[in-house]
Amino acid sequence: MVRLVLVLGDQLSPGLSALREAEKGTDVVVMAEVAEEATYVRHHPKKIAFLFAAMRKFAAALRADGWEVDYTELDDPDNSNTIMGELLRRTEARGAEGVLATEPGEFRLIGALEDGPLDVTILPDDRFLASHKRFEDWAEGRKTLRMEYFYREMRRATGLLMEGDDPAGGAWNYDHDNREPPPSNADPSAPMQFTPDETVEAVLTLVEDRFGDHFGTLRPFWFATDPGQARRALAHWVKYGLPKFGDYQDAMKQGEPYLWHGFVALYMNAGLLSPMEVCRAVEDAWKAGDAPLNCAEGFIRQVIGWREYIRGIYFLQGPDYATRNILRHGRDLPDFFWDGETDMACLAASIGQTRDEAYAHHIQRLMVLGNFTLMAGIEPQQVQDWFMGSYADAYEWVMSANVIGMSQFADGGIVASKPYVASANYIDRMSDYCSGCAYSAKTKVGEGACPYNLLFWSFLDRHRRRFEGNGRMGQLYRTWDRMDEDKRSQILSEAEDFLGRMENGERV
Ligand code: DLZ
Repeated sequence: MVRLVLVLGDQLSPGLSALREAEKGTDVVVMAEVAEEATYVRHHPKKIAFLFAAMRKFAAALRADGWEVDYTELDDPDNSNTIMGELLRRTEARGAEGVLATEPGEFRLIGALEDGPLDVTILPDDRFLASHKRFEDWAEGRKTLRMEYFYREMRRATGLLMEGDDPAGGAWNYDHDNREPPPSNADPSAPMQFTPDETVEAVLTLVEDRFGDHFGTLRPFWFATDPGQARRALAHWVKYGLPKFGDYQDAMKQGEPYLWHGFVALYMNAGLLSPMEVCRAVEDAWKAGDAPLNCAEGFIRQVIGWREYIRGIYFLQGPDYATRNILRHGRDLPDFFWDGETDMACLAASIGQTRDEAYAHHIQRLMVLGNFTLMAGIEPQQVQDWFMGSYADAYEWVMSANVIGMSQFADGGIVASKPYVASANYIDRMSDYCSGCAYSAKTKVGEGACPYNLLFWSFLDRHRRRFEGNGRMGQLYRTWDRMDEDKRSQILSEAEDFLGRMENGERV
């Protein structure tokens, strides 16, 4: 009896549960480049090229390992252009009796597999460290689901940075050491770059032709596209980037998209690297004295803490999580998110970098882009779609709780204990964007005032009933109330004026 073994574009791991369950020599692997996956949100051309090239190389590696693989290239004339369509087509051609799949990272695809006419066995995705059951058990009965406590449990479970029952160095979290502004003479470690080979070149031509009108620049393309390259990129960053990663992880600098960041999330999220191999490499560097503890801990927290936690929240909350909009924000995403044409230097830099690299680091995403859309009252689903399409590491399991929850507070505070809003002061402190900006970060209202300063207070004022009782925000409301009445009205009216001009498509 032949079964089909579905391997999706972000499941490129030889130890995938569906492959472990299948019989090599009898069962047939199905992989497919399909228009639906590339366009249900309009993914960045670099992301599509990365996945298609990595899929082609993974299929070749499976064949070399003795697997039979039915691989559909995008321009195959028989391509039905959906995952279900390809499974149906291959089922008929092979006379297959069922499908083995590893759980997809989106309810959309899980639903398609479960509701379709085929007999699909969905196995857990055990490339993640925490199973759904483990996360549910942790969440059970808790009033608040704070990442920090989940993270400690994961430290104990993995043994990473542990000295017996105690955290290495005596503290669980060294974030207080990780808030340095950008150094003036930065000499950061760029991610390792790979020259496109024949497989990658063929994919680049295809993607240019079919998805060249999506937001994002395709070339130059230099991402790793197989596990060997991804491992070299990881080793390169551990040596040159990790030792300063922690100190400057929140810093932002014009013309320096990567600073000391790892640029490995896209490789982990597609399955080219496993989270434990990445964390072990980081822990080994710390043990060898090549990286300080604040850097190793800060990174490992992102992987075994944050990454697992936000996936846990997505699956715990269920399919409607991504549709939540508790603050009832309904404004459209401004056009400048698609062309970077804005006078706000921080947004222009973060959007321009996203367009060119399919990458921005967490503070650009949270405190420049997300902060702005939250304060401006943009509909969270439009923000989510922009993030999902724009970033090479983005899938719904990782983006929903990050964008809908953490960044846009649209889940009402399941992920974040308070909304992540900040005036220009934060961006000015953590970046060099403001020094070259048409607006003035120091000006709170009136001529040249930075829109972040206006929107900050108008957001708080608009949502006063929801947030003034929040213990972490009371002080802000007291500051607002102490301002003189005329100044408050002027701030609110200038904020409205700004939003009106933005909605009219004027350059702001
Ligand atoms: C993101 C993506 C893209 C752009 N293209 C494909 C594809 O053609 N074939 C495929 O199997 N997977 C693709 N993916 C990844 C899927 O969208 C991903 O598996 C789901 O979103 C679940 O995480």
